Amino acid sequence: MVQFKRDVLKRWARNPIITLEDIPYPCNTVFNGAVTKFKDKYIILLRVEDRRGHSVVVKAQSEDGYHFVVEKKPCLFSSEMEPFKTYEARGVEDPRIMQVEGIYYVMYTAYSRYGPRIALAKTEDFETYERVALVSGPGNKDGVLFPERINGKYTRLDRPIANEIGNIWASYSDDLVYWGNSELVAEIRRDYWDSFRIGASVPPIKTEQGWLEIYHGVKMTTSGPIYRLGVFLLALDDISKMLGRSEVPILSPRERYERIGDVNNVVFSCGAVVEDNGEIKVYYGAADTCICLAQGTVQELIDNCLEN
Ligand code: BMA
Repeated sequence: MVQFKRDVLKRWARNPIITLEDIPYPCNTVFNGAVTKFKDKYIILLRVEDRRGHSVVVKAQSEDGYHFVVEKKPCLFSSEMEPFKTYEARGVEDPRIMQVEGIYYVMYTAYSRYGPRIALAKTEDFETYERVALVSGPGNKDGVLFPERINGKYTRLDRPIANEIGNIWASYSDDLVYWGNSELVAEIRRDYWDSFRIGASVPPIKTEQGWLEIYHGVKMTTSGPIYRLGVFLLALDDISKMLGRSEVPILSPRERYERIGDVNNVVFSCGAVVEDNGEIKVYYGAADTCICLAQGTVQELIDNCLEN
C-alpha cells in the first residue's frame, strides 16, 4: 500500500547553500553540482552558466558540507583541442564525480549544436583535468560510472533519447574509451511522476542490499516539465536486475527556490555524499538557479525502493 507522504529527504533549513551571489564574477546562473569528499573536504563542481548561456565548471569547497567557498575561476571548460573542441562548443554541463580504482573521474555532458554527448575526464586534484574521451554519440547525457568494475568491465549508466523517450541504459567497457553491450536498466512509468523521461542523477552507491541509484524523473504537464528525484535498487552482480523502485519521489519541487527560477519546478541532483554513520547528503540544483541540500539515510532510501 502506497503511503501518501511528503518528501523522504529533509531539506537543509538554510537552503539554498550556493546562489549566484556566491559566484565571484558575472554569470547567469549556478546549478547541478557534482560532489565528493576529498582530503577531508567536501568538494562541489558547480555548473555555472555564463551570460551567453554556455556552461563551465567551477569548484567550491567546504569543511562541513554546509558552508562552501567558491573559487574565483572555472576549473573545467570547453576544450580548445579537437575532437572535444567541436562537441563542447556550447559548454560543459552537469558533471558527476566518481572514484574508480583509486582514480577520480568526471563524467559530464559535452554540449554543441549537434546536441549532448557524454565526455570523460580524469583529475588528481580537481584543479586540472585530462580528457579521456568522448564516450557516447549524440543524443546522450546523464552518464555515471559505477565505482568498481562489474563482472570485469567498467560499467556506466546513461540516458540516450530514442523516439523522444528517455530511459536509463547501461553499457560496458574494458578501457573507459570504447563502450558497448548496451542494455536497458530502467524505463519511464506511464501515468507516474516519472512518465516522460528519467536519467541517472547520483553515481550508483554500493550497499549490501544492491546498487542504490538516485535518479531524476520528469513528468510533462500543460505548464511544462516537473523534475523530481526517485530511487531504485539494482542487483550487485547483474545491474539489469531491478530489485525495487520507489513508487513515490524522494524529493519534489515545493519550496519557492525549487518552484521559480530559470526553469521552474526542478530538483536535479548530480551527486551525494554518504557519511560513515549511514547518513546521506544529496546536493541538488533547484529551478536551474541555485544549489541546495537535502538529507536522509541510505537505509531509508533502500526501504523506499523495497516497500512495494
Ligand atoms: C535537463 C538538464 C539539466 C537541467 C534540467 C532542467 O535536461 O539539462 O541540466 O537541470 O534539464 O532544466
